[in-house]
Amino acid sequence: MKELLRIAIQKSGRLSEKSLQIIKSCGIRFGSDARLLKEEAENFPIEFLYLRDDDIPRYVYDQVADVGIVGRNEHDEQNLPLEILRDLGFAKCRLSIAVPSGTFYDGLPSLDGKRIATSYPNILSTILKKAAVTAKVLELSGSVEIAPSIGVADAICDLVSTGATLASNGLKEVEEIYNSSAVMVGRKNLEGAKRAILDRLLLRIDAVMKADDYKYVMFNLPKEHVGEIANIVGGMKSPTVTPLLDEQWCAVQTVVHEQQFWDVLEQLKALGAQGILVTAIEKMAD
Ligand code: PRT
Ligand code: ZN
Repeated sequence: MKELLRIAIQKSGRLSEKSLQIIKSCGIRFGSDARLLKEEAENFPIEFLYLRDDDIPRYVYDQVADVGIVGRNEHDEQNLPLEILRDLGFAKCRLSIAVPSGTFYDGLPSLDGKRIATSYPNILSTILKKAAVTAKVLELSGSVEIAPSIGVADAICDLVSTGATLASNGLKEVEEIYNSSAVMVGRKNLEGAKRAILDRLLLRIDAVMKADDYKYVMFNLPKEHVGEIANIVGGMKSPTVTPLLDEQWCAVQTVVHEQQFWDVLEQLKALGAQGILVTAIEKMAD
């Protein structure tokens, strides 16, 4: 029987589209028909299982799936012994404590004896315990933000991204306890053919994610400064330098990390670089 790596993806929600997009960028073709519960890729030995995000860690642990993409928050809340294979960097959010806007708050001890509503009771309890705060943790599966206004809680602990939901419910964020983003999790000690498929998939994912972090930069430079550029731009090995018809000048091609890009640009201008072209990189592997 053909061995397949089963990968659990959120069926419909904040993680679905970007999860599938990463897989597609890896050159893997499939139908992504949201009505299906599972489907096999056309040109790579993986099978997708489309599930609710809450179920993904458990299904991976129980060997229904081999790997899955979930929010780090969900993985940590369930606290199953899975391996975090990659931080995929999307669906960024934070788990925060919020209280009604007019409430006095001066650190976690202010929550002593209070009722806190959350969908993340395990993470919250751990944090309260560390701070030696005794509070009543009220587990709700959704609509946590309305708990204070209907009088069932004094504070909440929930995911925040823009903060708009908190504001529209008259709440203020007072404690940021945790940063989360989508992660790929897998069963520990996956071996044999499945491990080999996973390694191939991770190689592709790394190439896609790395490409996102870098820009391809081309420019012309007075030849007299060519010795100085390696210190500025680095590059995978070293910059590629090509002669130009005008012998005083050369053309340089290299990759630059997104975070250093503006610094590098300023330094190149200072060296007299001209005709600077910057393009996105689609894939990048060492
Ligand atoms: O149906 P299923 O169970 O699969 O989906 P779900 O409704 O449980 O999850 P979903 O799709 O809402 O979220 C999936 C994952 O996305 C979460 O586990 C997080 O890892 C991540 N994520 C990123 C978020 C947010 N940002 C987010 N803002 N998950 C939820 N929210 C909610 C938050 O709970 C709050 O209600 O959005 C609201 C706050 O948003 P802002 O922008 O107003 O601050
Ligand atoms: Zn869910």
